[in-house]
Amino acid sequence: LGRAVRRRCPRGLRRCREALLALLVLAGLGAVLRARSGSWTVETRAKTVDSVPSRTPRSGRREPVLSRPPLPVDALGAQGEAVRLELQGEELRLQEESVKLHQINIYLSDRISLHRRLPERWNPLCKEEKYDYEILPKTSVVIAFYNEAWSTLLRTVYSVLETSPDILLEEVILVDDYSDREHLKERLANELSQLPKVRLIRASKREGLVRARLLGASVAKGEVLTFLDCHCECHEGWLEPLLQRIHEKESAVVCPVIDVIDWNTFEYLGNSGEPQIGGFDWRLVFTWHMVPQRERELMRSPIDVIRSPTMAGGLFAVSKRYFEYLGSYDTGMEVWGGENLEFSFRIWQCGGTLETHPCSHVGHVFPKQAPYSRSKALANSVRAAEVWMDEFKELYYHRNPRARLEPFGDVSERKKLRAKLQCKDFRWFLETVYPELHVPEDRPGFFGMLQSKGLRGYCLDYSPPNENQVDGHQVLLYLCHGMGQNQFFEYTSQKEIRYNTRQPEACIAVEEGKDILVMHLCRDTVPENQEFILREDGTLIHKQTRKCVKATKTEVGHGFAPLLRDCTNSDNQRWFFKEHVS
Ligand code: LR7
Ligand code: MN
Repeated sequence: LGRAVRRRCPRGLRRCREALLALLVLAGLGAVLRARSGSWTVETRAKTVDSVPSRTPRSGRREPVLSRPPLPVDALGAQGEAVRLELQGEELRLQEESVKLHQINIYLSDRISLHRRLPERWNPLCKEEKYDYEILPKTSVVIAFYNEAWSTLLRTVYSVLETSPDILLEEVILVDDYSDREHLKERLANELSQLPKVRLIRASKREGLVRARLLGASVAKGEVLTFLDCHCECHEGWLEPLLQRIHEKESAVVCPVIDVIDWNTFEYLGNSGEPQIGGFDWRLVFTWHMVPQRERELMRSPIDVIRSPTMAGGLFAVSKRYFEYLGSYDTGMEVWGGENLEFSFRIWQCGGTLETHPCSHVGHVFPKQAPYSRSKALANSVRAAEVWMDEFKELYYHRNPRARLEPFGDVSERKKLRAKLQCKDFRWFLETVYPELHVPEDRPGFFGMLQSKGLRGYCLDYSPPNENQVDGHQVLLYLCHGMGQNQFFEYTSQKEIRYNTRQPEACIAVEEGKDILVMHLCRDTVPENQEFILREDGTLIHKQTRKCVKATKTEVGHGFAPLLRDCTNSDNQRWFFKEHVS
C-alpha cells in the first residue's frame, strides 16, 4: 500500500521591507480613490508578468501555519493513491452504512491520515513562481459545513493549515450551518480550540450555504475571503497564486483548479494539464468546458490566469471589499444551488472578472449523490434568472416550464443593486464572455414537446443512459410530460431539430441506411443527414432520404419510436410542437 512520504525543506527566505512599505502606501491610496469614486474602475486585463512594475526579488516559499507530521511508510492513501479495503462482515456493513449516510466512503476516510500529502499535480512552471509574501494580502478562509463527517471536515482544516503560508493566512473560519450530528458539537469545538488561527461559529438555524458563508464573512478579518467546501484538500502552493492575482487586480475573483477526490477510494485525481473552465446550459446547470482558442491566444504562458464565464461555486477567493461592493450574495437563496451562476453573472456584468488560476489546485470530494435535499435549487436559479438574464430567462423557462411556476420570493433589492452598480445586460455577457454558448432561437411554435398527432399524448423523448454523453443514442416516444428537459426540442431556421437543453448540444440525425432517429452533435454547417422539413400540415420529412418521420410500434423503450417511412399522409406522420400539456 503506502510508500515513503517525501518531505521537502522550505527554500531560503528573503525580505523586502522597503518595497512592502512603498506598495502598502500606494495600495492604500488606490483604495481610498476607488472607494470615493463610487464605482469600481474596470481594469484591463492586467497580467502577472507586467503588472508589477519594479520587480523586487521575490522570496521563496514560506513556512505553513502547521508543519505536516511525518506519516508511517505504510499509511493508507498517504500519496493520494486509490485505496480499496478488503472488508467482510461487520466491517463491510459499516462501510456501506457510511456511504449511505454521507454519500462518501467515510469508513475509508476515517482510516486515511488527516495529514496526508497530495502528490504534486501542478504545471511544473508553477514551482518556479516567486511571491512577494510581505506584500500579498492576508486571507480568511471561510468553510461552511452542514452535517459533514469528522474526517473529511478535519482533513480540510488541517490541509489548509499545513499548506497555507503563515504570513498569508489570517484565520480559518468554520461556520456550522446548524448541524445536528453529535460529533460536530462539543467534540469538534474542543478539537478546533487546539488549532492555531481556527475559529468556529455556529448558525442558530439552518441558513443554507449562502447565508452560512456570509455569517463567516461578516466576522472575517482578512483582506481577502477564500471560500472552500468542507471536504477539500489543498495542494501545495494553492494559496499564493490566488492572493497574488487579487493583489494585482482587486476586481478579479479567482478560483483554484478543482481536482477530483474519489468518494469511494479517496484517490486524488489531480492533473497538471490545462484546467477546464465553467459554463452553463439552458437548464441553468453548471458545465465544464475546454479552454476556448480565443482565450488560449490571450494567455502569455500556460500558467497565466484563464478567464471563465462561470464558477462551480464552492472554491474561490475574492477581495472582501470587492465582494461587499458587488453585493456579496443573494441572501434570499436557500440551502444549495444557483448562487454560483448568480455570482458569476454578477461578477462579469458588473465589471469584475472571474478567473481560474492554473497554479492553484484544491481537491474536492464529489459525493456519490447529493447527501441532503436540494429542492431549493430551483427557486435559487429562478432568482438568478429573474435578476440577471433579461429576456434570455425565457430560454430557460421554455426548457424547464416548472421553473416558471416556482415561487421565488422578492428580488427587488437585487434588481436595485444591479441598477446601482450599472451592470451590463445579459446579451453583453453572452456575446463577450461566453460566445461559445449557442443561443437558441425559440421561434414561436417551433420549440417545446414534439408531439405525435396520430399517437395521441406521445412525444419525442431523448434519455441517453449517460447525462454527459448526449450523442449516439436513439430518440424514442414516451408519454408527454410537459416538464421540458429530455422532451424539449427546437426546430431551427437551419432546419435542424436541436436537443438544446444541455451541453454539448445534439441534433437529430439519420445514419446511412437506417430508419431510426439518433442524436449526433450539432455542427456549424448543418450536415445533410440532420436536415428536416417541417411542413405546415405537420408532416416531418427527412430531407436527404425524402422519407417521413412516423410514430411506429417497436420493441424498444415504451414500445414506440419515430421511424423513417414512405410518406403516406397519415396522422402518425404528423407532428406539432407544444409548450405545455393541456
Ligand atoms: O444547507 C447547507 N449548508 C451548508 O453549509 C448546504 C451546504 N452547506 C455547505 C456544505 O457542507 C459544503 O461545505 O456548503 C458547502 C457546499 O455544499 P456541497 O458540498 O453539498 O455542494 P457541492 O459541492 O455538491 O456543490 C457545488 O455547488 C454548490 C451550489 O450551491 C455550491 O456552490 C458548492 O460550494 C459547490 N461545490 C464546488 O464548487 C466544489 C466543486 C464541485 C463542482 C463542480
Ligand atoms: Mn462540495
